Amino acid sequence: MTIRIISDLHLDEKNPALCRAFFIYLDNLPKDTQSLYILGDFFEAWVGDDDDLPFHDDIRQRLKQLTDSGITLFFQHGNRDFLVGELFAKQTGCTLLPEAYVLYTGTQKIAILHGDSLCIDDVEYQQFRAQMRNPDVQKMLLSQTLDERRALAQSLRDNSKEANSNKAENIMDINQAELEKVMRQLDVQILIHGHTHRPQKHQFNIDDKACERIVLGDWGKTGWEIVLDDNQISLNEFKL
Ligand SMILES: [Mn+2]
Repeated sequence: MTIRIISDLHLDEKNPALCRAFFIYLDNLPKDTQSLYILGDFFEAWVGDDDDLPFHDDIRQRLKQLTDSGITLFFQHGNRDFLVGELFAKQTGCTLLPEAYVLYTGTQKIAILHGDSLCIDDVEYQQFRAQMRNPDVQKMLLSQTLDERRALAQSLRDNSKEANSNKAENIMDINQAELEKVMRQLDVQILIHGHTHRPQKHQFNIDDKACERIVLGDWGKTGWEIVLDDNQISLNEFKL
């Protein structure tokens, strides 16, 4: 049985081809797939579970079909879809995971997270992140009408800096000391994340123990996944 992990699809109604490619990916999941983990920024923007865009309905339905077929679906929030909530989870059959989560494969203990929390050198972003993760702020946002929330999301994206924020060169990379602190806290030697759009396997030592950080890529012309299979961890790129 295998576990598959994906991140940073940035699904957007302006790019229906990418969404179709994701559905084809789901259609072709190998039969031994036990569970699928999405590590955030699955949506380019999510203004609340009450969102009624047909584009989002299609995605909810396709995810429900996936979980009905017996594949367990886990969802972590990214900085774009931090408002995904329990209603979405109920409608799709997925389980929402905390910001940092440790999964066990039988032989391995692996931490997964979106990754933006590790980018502590970007002080301005971390302040924005703290605000957006504040339950009171989220409650205030969700109390606005859908139109108001959509306008707010649009204005954030129109902001010139924000408009380019899906590009790796505009995302500050993780801080190695923060990474090591988190890995010590979680007591793991392997950590997987997305967010930075810099797919790569990194090897290093913590307290003389061999450790690994594996970074998923974002989806565009190609897709990325990590496959956990017994003792093996592979980072795969594929054409969409
Ligand atoms: Mn992100």
